[in-house]
Amino acid sequence: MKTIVQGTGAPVTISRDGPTVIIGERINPTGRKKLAAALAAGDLGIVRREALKQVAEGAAIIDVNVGAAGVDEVALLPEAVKVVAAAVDVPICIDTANPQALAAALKVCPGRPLVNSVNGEERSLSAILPLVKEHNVPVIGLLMGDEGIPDTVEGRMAIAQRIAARAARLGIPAEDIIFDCLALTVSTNQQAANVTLGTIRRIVSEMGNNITLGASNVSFGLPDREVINSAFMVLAIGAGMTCPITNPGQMKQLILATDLLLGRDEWAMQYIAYFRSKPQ
Ligand code: THG
Repeated sequence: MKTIVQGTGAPVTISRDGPTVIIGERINPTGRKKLAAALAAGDLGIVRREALKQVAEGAAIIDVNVGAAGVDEVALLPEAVKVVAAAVDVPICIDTANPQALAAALKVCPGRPLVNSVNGEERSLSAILPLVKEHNVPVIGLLMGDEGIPDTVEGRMAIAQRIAARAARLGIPAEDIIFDCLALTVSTNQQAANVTLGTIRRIVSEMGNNITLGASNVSFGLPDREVINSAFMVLAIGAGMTCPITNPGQMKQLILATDLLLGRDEWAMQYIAYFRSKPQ
């Protein structure tokens, strides 16, 4: 299954046969006081610089999330989207839980952005999916619902089926639904990663959709997060995740190495090109 997204440059294809597609996570005020303060003051300079930096580091898509205390997302999200679209030509992933902010951002976003996200709750399905249909764009479906986040593979699969059925009813094609199997921290539940990986395998074998994860969530609350994030990244790509939301500065070379080992980098061209372009 292929999902196609586009900014002002070339289209980007997400699929299990092609290279793993990195969605750069860093335009997000969570845990970043300076960015949160700048956003609250309407200063989008850091947003522009983080977009440029992440594309240089190997992000193929840029996630844009401006949700922070004191921020009017309906006003600021479209402005942030415009700043990113003017700085880089890659597709944008519009990251908000606010349907009004999403609608405003979709109006100004060029190309074919990815919507992040809808979930299995009734009020999310009924607010987000019509916007997705209207703009003919792909959407990330979070496997949580009115019942919360199920802690079993079965429970998450039931939500995937519910989101898929509702999208199909509106005429949204299956390839435009990317499932987020939900990475939660292993610091509070040591089976959390196993449930996520088990859900990825079931989606791959039973539905075939592309799969994303907020992959850095897995290490919240633990020391040396980068080591845990790296181990999880390899496991998740091996299970079938195709487009992680992650920090390209930390994860790009690891992901290229994983793609090479899985036969997704002919003649190691991508891995070698990255090595040659790296400051030694
Ligand atoms: N699924 C989907 N979208 C998402 C998430 C998800 N969007 C938001 C989030 N989760 C993914 N993005 C991030 C961004 C940053 C961090 C983790 C996930 C992060 N930040 C560091 C921290 O909080 O400690 C600080 C970063 C820094 O200063 O370097 O870990 O799950 N669909």
